[in-house]
Amino acid sequence: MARPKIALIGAGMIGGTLAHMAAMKELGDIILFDIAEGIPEGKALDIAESGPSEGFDVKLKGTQDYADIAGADVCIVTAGVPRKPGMSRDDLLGINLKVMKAVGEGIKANAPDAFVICITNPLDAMVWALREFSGLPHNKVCGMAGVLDSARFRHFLAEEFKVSMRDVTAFVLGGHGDTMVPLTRYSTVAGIPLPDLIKMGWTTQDRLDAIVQRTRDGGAEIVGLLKSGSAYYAPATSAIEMAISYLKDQKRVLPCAAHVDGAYGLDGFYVGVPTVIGAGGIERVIDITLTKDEQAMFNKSVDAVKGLVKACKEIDSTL
Ligand code: TXD
Repeated sequence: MARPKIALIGAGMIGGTLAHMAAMKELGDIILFDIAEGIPEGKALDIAESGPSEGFDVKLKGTQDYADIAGADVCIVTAGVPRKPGMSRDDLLGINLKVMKAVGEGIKANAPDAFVICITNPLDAMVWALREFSGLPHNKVCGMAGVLDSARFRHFLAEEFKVSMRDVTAFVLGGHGDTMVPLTRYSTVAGIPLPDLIKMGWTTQDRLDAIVQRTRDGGAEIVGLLKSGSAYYAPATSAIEMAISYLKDQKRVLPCAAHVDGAYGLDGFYVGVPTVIGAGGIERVIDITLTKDEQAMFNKSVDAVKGLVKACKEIDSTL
């Protein structure tokens, strides 16, 4: 049986890390695509040369040609431009929207059966745009943010409670970052919900609020430390977790930016929700009843994404 083919569109910090992780885990043959000449070729060769020591048997190729992604099973998109000093959010939106157009058309022409995971920011709007430009079915195009936000939340909670991260679960909804909605009543340590842990004296509401805020600011905390560039190890790991669930039909329950039609009172909109990812792509959106406060936070998050999508439509009248 032929190996799966993984196409990574964008060979920057996250793209290179994705390639390394996908190779180490032998997920399939890897194509690294980027418009920057030499970068994808150099990274592909460098990772391939780690193969003999590591002992993985996958092929890696760097390219500037979309024809090389032909027949890809999974496409993970990190292509784009990060915000530079003096650049407004709209400037970034306009540039990355053009990038999504090129990438979407490339996927449509060469890998129309792929499961597509978008990582490029602003995430929720870019995944919507990528779906529009690629024309792929909604269940095959999603965005990575919730797995990362919940991983950050789990990490901070495990530190607070001094327990293994494996026994901490977290449930997040909504857009990426600032507008993330943590559902503390569904976040647990070995099944014990966080509100119960407060009652048990494991932590206080104030400390929990601070952890939620640190999670929302998780991306900015890393940017502040790195000074140039943003997080890439945990974002890459999160997308790999989603790709594995698709490739191996694991049916993991993972939060991601998915097309929500009917659930949460939405009619056809991309936003972060809990989903089931399996061989059918986004196989299910898990619709839960929210409390008044949670619904208010979720609506705020949806409104923020709606604003971005509206701005995209104004920039590109074909959308
Ligand atoms: O949770 C999340 N979704 C995120 C998102 C967490 C962290 C970072 N997040 C966003 O991912 C970040 O704001 C960026 O929009 C993307 C990618 O981050 P990365 O750190 O990998 O950015 P780089 O290193 O700048 O890489 C981007 C690459 C770079 O090599 C460019 O040459 C390339 O994208 N690029 C393109 N490739 C293909 N096609 C086009 N048109 C193109 N334009 C730029």
